[in-house]
Amino acid sequence: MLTLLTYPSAFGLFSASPFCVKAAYMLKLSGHPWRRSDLLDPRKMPHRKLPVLRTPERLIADSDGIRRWLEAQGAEFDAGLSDVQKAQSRALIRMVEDHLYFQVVLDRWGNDAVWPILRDTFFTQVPALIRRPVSNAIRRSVLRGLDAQGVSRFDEGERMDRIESDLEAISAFLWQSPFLMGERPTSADLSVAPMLAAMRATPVETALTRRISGDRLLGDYIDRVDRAILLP
Ligand SMILES: N[C@@H](CCC(=O)N[C@@H](CS)C(=O)NCC(=O)O)C(=O)O
Repeated sequence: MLTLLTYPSAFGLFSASPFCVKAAYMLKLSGHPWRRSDLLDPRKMPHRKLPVLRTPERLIADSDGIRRWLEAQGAEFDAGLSDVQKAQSRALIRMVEDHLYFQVVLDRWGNDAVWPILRDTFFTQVPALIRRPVSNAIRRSVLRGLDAQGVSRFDEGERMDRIESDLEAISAFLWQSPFLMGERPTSADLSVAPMLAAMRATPVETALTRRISGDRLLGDYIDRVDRAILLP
């Protein structure tokens, strides 16, 4: 039996991590029997991140690593797509995972109104006496990462403009068909929908949650992907 090592459910999502939701979607579509095992501390994992897939032979790090492993076992997430559609999918995946993801992290970790909720969701296993210093140190390190990535150096207007361009690119596909590449979910949906869902689910209203919640096309799409794949 395969085991998905994942962050727990939070904010009404299968996992607070869009990459863990992506991995769960891939496992469900692959048809393999699998179960989840929740972790809050990824430091012993191969990349010190989650998701990780435990197979009978070894641990597979990274949602793309999990995809490659499942494909090697016969899964086909992009069956029937042309080479150009596969190239478009790859570009959409990179856009959400290497840009929009950091906007989600900033919305969660950079917002003082969200922080107490985050602390009480993600650090429950840290003894109460040291929870604040430990979680504050981790928050500072996440914020340093966002500064190094550059995403937190834009002002709010610039930031929302950058997000808008990406959302428009996603929407251009969704005006054409119910899923990004046509009539059924393919690999691009497995990354894009969880990222949009994560943007919508931040537990305090922000410019970003308002932007996604107020968008019928994107909101219906998130729910459509979720219904099509139906996680346990
Ligand atoms: N490229 C990785 C990204 C996974 C990732 O960023 N996971 C985050 C949670 S969303 C994590 O575990 N972060 C812990 C850390 O960086 O210390 C994938 O596709 O799986």
